[in-house]
Amino acid sequence: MSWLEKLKLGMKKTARLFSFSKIDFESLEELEDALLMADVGVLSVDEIINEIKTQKPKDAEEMKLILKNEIINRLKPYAVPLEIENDKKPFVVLMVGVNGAGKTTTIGKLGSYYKSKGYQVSFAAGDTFRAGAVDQLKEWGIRNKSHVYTTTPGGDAAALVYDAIHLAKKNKDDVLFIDTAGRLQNRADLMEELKKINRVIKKADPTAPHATLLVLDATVGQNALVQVEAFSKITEITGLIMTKLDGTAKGGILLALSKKFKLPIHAIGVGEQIEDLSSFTAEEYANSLLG
Ligand SMILES: Nc1nc2c(ncn2[C@@H]2O[C@H](COP(=O)(O)OP(=O)(O)O)[C@@H](O)[C@H]2O)c(=O)[nH]1
Ligand SMILES: [Mg+2]
Repeated sequence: MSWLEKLKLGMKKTARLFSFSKIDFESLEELEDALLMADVGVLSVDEIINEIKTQKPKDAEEMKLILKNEIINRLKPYAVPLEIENDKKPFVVLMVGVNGAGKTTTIGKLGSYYKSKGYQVSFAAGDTFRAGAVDQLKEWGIRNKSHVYTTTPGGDAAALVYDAIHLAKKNKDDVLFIDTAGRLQNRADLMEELKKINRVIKKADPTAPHATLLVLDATVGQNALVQVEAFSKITEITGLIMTKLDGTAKGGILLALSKKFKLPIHAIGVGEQIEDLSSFTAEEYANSLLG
C-alpha cells in the first residue's frame, strides 16, 4: 500500500464526517458540525464557513473544492520538513511529549529515514524511567545500524544526554536523536527534569538542541492544544510531529494547532511500521481529510 493510500485509510474515520452527498450549501450547519467534530477548532471553523458563504458555491462539489483549498492554504505554511543543518555536528534533536505519544517509535522511524538519506544517525536513550524503553530504542538502533547511547535503567537522564552528545561528537555522528521519558504536563517534577536536560545539552553544546520536537497523539484531539501550551512553557518547541492519524476521527486537529501556535508540522504518522511516517504535505492531508 502506498503512503497516500495508508493516509487515506487511516483518516477514514475523520473523512466519514464529511459525506458530501448529504451536505449541500444550504446545510452549512451540518458542515460546521462536521468540522467541529473533527476538532478543526472554533476559530478556523468560523472562518472557513464564512469563506464558503462569501464564495457562494453552486453545489456540493464546489463547496468541497472551496473547503479543500481553505484547508490547504491554512496548512501549507506549516508543512515544513525537518532540515538537518550540516554545520552542526551532531545536529541534536530533542524529542518530547507525554507518555505513549509515540516518541520512541517516531525516533526510530526518523532515524531510518535520515539514515537512508546518507546521514550517520545515533540515538540517546534518555527515557530511563520506563522499563523497556532502552531496549525499544536499542532495537531501532540494530535495525538502523546506528549507535544507541544508553545508561542503566533508573539512571540519570541528564548525565546520559551529556555523555551522548560527547560520544556523538567523537563518533562524528551527523544527527543525534534524544529520547526522553514521557511526562505529564501536570507533573512539575518531570517538567523540571526536562529543564535540566535542556541545561545539560547546552553545556555540552551551547548551540543545541538544534530542534525540539513535540510528539502529539492525534487521538487526544483538543487536548493536544493543552500539551503544546504546557511544553512550550518548559522548553522552546521548534516543531510538531502528529502520530496516530490512523484510527482517529479527530484528524482536523492539525488545523486548530496551526491556527493557534503557528509551528512547523514536520511529519505525520499513520501506523507502527518504519514506513508509516512521512513528511507532512497540506494537499495529501486535505485530500485524505475530505475522503
Ligand atoms: N496506530 C499508530 N500507533 C502508533 C503510531 N506511532 C506510535 N504508535 C504506537 O503507540 C505506542 C506508543 O509509542 P511509543 O513510541 O512507545 O510512545 P512514547 O511513550 O512516546 O515513546 C506504541 O505501541 C507504538 O507502536 C502511529 O502513528 N499510529
Ligand atoms: Mg518512549
